Amino acid sequence: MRPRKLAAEADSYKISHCRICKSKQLYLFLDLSAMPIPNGFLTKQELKKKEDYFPLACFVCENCWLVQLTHVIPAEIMFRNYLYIPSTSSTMLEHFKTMALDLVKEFKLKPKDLVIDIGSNDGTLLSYFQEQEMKVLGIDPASNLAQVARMKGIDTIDDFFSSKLAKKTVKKYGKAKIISGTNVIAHVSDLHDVVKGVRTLLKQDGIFVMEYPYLVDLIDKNEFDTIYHEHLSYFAIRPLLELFKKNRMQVFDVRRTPVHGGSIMVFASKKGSKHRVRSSVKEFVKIELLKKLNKREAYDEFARRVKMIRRDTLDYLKRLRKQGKQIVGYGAAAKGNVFLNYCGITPKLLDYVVDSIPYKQGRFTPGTHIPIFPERKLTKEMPDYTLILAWNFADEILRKQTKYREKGGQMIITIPYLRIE
Ligand code: JHZ
Repeated sequence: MRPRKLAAEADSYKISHCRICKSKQLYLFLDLSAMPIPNGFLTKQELKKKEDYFPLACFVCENCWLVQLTHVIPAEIMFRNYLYIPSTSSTMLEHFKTMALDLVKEFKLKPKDLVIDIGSNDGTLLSYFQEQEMKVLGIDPASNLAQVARMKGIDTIDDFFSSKLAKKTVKKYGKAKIISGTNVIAHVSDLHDVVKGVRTLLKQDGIFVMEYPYLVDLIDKNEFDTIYHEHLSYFAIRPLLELFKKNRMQVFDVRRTPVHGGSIMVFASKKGSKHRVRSSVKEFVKIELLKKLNKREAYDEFARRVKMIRRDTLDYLKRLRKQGKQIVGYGAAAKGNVFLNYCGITPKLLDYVVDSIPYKQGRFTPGTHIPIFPERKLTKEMPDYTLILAWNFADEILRKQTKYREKGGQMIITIPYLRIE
């Protein structure tokens, strides 16, 4: 790997206080070391240029216990041209469809009710609301994806969501019955501004539904590679309650969902709305206290396990290489790039990565410079071992690749622990 050089401006991106409670008591528990932004896939020409590295260190606030990054890379750099789309996965399509249909049923949405999705990507979630005759509006800064959504007939504003944008949007579209945000709240640095914006844009009895990977799962299942520059916060329920309370809103329900290694769906409404706070909220708080998420030890212990995974994986891959085995990767996920960079896995250990997303194919993984090819290369070339980097889709990938496995191909999974399938 080339020497790691921090981007010249990296240090100017640092904040020194908690983004929810403003406390300066931030405890560093895991330093994954500097790496390029994990969705920064490179073209062949770009391989020749110097790559920018940014620190990747994870802190917990010892006042409100929000887990967070303190280096905030400008969103313009990360999200304007975004190569991540969830809709290539059948698991995610099914998940978004169920989510939309359940919300329509439970909250008795009617045709023409307005549904707004923040971080709407290619419009997949909204398309299921549209099928139910709701009026839909997407908001997403990635112009490339907003264009794809518009082509599907999903009206989309290509901009970053903020309280300012919320005011403009209300004037043009009115207030929403549902505002959704899947895998987006963690990407925002100014959390108070986003909640303020949601308040402005929501009807009095409207609901804001968020979904994101749950901190309890992240810690319990060693999902350290979901920690990266895009994700500025890693939420448990307790800090979130404080965030909403400070902005005259309330969390009224929490549910677990199986996606992305274990996520939660959190429902919030305006203070004084008709939605009563359900017992689930207290139950989640209880679990988090039982897991000692308000103590340094839980985080130190997690960091210890992360280092073990790195050591075990490297030992194993090097041993296979010594035996002359061919090893490739599966899924050029952002998390996969964190894993590769943190472990220092380069083309010396991994020949190539296969991925289903056409935008990623033909490019190279950031930092580690491993070439990306379409999935069909796997059964064509039959490498001995395949390291599943998109472990959150391990079941779907194992099902899809039965032919490879029947012919003797072995799949390596490293999260939550190293195993062969
Ligand atoms: P996947 C994204 O992270 C980005 P990533 C984002 N920041 C976020 O918050 C999290 O999700 C939750 C490929 N694949 O979804 C497609 C196959 O090749 O885990 C993807 O490149 N074949 C918004 O990038 C990658 O794997 C398959 O059969 O870590 C998965 O990326 C399947 C199922 C996937 O997200």
